[in-house]
Amino acid sequence: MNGFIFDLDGVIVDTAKYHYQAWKQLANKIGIEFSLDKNEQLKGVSRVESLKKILHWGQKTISDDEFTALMTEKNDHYLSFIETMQEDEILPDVSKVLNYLSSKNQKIALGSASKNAVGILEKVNLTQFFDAIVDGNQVTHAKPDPEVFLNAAIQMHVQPEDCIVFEDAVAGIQAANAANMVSIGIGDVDVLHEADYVFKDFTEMSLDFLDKLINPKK
Ligand code: G16
Ligand code: MG
Repeated sequence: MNGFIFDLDGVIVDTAKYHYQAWKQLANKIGIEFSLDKNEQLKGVSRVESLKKILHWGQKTISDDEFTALMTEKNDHYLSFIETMQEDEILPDVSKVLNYLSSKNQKIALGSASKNAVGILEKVNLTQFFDAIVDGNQVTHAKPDPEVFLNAAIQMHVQPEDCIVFEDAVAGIQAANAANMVSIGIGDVDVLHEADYVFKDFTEMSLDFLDKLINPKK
């Protein structure tokens, strides 16, 4: 029995564009420049750590109360985008892969840094595929720490070495490797070179390849 663990943002849906808009508006409001390049560095990074990075880039110090207020403001803005999400925002061939793995009776889990993961899966109507959902509400150590993926393995009752992780962030690949799992990068091979395999997206992944992951000895 294998466990397949999916990251959420950048693997199942492209919520990075919504994080970008919400962070950009917030950063600009407090006089800090924010670019797509900066946004890239926040992928897979928790909300608290993201705001800390933005304040650091702008060399700004604020009170704890202001910090909390800004976090709430960013999340409210982000959630206003999430509110309108639908199934057509599922990234290409993700549903095909989920359907295939579940037809082969594989365990499936979510391993995300987001505290909004459950709501997003509901919006795009994918919740029913998941045997376990581990998100930012359940972990104390962020990726590259393996906690999120090890927790998913425990909840699926699968050994870490029988787990396969799909990830778009460098920190996520490092977390999968640290967990002793097979790491599959979804994105740019130059960025994700620490992964065991890299695909541009799921349209490039064949069912044959998935079969080999399911039955490595065949
Ligand atoms: C996602 C995104 C990050 C975001 C984090 C926390 O992680 O990649 O950019 O900062 O979740 O999100 P939230 O503010 O919703 O709690 P992942 O692990 O799904 O790629
Ligand atoms: Mg991601």
